[in-house]
Amino acid sequence: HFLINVLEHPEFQSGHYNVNFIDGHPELFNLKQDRDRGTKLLRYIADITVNGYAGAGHEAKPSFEPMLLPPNLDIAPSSGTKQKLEELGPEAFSKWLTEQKEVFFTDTTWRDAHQSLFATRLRSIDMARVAGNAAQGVPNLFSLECWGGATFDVAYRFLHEDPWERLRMFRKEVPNTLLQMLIRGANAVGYTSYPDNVVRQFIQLAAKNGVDVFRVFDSLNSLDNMRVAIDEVREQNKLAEVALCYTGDILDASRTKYNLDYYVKMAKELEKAGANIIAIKDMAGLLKPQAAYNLVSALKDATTLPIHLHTHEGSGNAIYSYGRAVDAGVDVIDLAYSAFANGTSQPSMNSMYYALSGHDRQPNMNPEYMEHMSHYFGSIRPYYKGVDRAESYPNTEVYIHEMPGGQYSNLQQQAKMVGLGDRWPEIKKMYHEVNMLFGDIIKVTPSSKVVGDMTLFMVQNGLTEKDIYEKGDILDFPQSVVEFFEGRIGIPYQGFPEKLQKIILKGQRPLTVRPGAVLPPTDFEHVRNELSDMGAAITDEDVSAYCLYPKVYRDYHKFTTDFGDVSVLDTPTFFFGMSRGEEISVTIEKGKTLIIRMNGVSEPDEDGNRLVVFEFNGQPRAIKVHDKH
Ligand code: 3PY
Ligand code: ZN
Repeated sequence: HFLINVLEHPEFQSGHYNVNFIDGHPELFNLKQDRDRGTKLLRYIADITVNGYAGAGHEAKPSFEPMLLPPNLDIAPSSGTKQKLEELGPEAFSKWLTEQKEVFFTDTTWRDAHQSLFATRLRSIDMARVAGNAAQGVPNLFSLECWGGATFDVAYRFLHEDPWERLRMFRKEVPNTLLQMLIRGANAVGYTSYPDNVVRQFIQLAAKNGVDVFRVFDSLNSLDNMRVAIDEVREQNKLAEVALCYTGDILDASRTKYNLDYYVKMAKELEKAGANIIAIKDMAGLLKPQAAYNLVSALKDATTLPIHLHTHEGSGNAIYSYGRAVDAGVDVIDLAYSAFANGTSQPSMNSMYYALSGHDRQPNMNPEYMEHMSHYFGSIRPYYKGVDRAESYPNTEVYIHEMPGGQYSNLQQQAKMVGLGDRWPEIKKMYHEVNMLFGDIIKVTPSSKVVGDMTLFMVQNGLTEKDIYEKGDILDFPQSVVEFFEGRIGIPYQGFPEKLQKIILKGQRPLTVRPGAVLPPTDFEHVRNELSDMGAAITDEDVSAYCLYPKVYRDYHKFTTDFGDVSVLDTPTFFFGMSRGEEISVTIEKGKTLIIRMNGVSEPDEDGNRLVVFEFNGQPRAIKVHDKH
């Protein structure tokens, strides 16, 4: 290509060049680089066009309705909670928050909403397009929840994009509102415990790249597993919002394990441990309206901290729970734009605004602009139909199975993959039985995954609780279950059921301290050296990502070597490739656009390879792809 660039250069063609021609034209190298980048993208588009997007199946590219962009307000974003935090610092900010009469909203559209509706697959490009609009048009929020939870590994693993870039984009586009992330305590954004220094480094980098509010939780409500994270957030002078995960039902006198006293006691401990805000993390949407009233009232009495309530709308009762929580004095509630609300996601922000009409705690917001934002998200949601598993109506069974909103669609997908797709009702029932077998535990990532794995194991092998006790010594339990009973993600409240633990561990001894206490610190320089074979400059963020997810990070790096930066592709092309005769323009960086036209796909040859024929910036190009069908 380089030679072609030279041959096509007007100066070269004019004949007026000398031996220094190449040295004098460094742009020739850029051209070559652009062509390489283009070729890689063509390879990706060709592959998706022939084979489809993994996990979503192969489908001809649908013709989507035009995207509905919110109007550009052309105003500088007004100063908001971000400036308030900078002015006051975490402690005074937290006090200020409790003094506000209005209830604040956190917008989860950018994280938990799509994590709960379509497996965390919302791409950065679809967020970047309107993040600045949110800053201008919806400025009175407490925070944008836009990072952490499952977004970190899904970005690398399935979207082939860099989550750190996403965070920096948000910081740049949203200068006025606090950026919030979800962090799983000692499990950071992973599914297992990490060494303390890995957790600390990750928090330092998240803070440096833009996170202001860290919602720290532990999947077993163990404060021991959260202390390191809380301390590091405080060290960074950011807001430590520490969560108590809500399970069970405080209105049911027969369920004594997690009663009101349990939560009140925990909240007091969180306050002592340095929390700036207490979150009630109702990850499954179990907090009924009267329970919300009772719990928020009790926590307000027991601590001086602001209370931030998070729930999911699965049952259809969540917006009523929020209403009762607002009456009880809750300070912040989590909501998503209507188009990404309800079902396993959060209640609708648009609806909640109107639900508070006439209430003296209604926040001052622009409902018309919130509709524009919702229309935008509604117009891009069909792009994700291949991965969208949302249920369209409320389902009160959640009060029985207690499955987190973020797990529901995922477990369904997992069940399909092991051939249990048609046994979903049985699986939901078994999930409840496994929870009780395990002693009624808090279920949220990663403990929820352990319950899910055990559930599929039992349904698949036709096992009952009785079988587990009678034949357990000859059963090969899923690895996550064995590790759970070894204490590798911590010790549940009131301990493990001992008899079951003995059966599952088959003589092995469990940990008796928090996992982080026995994990040796990671040598970051060693990791950096290990990564040096990757060529490109390795950043601290890369090192951190590798410490959390070594294989996922390596695979991501290999992918970008083969296919380039696919985050620049529009989402329909990313998921469906291109159709014959279609032309797209791809902005690979500011001011640099590639024009790609797809002219056709050949029949497969005897080895099953097809040629996908493109015009790339006007030049014909053909890419060979193996047809995997
Ligand atoms: C996560 O850990 O990703 C969650 O959303 C838990 O609710
Ligand atoms: Zn949630």
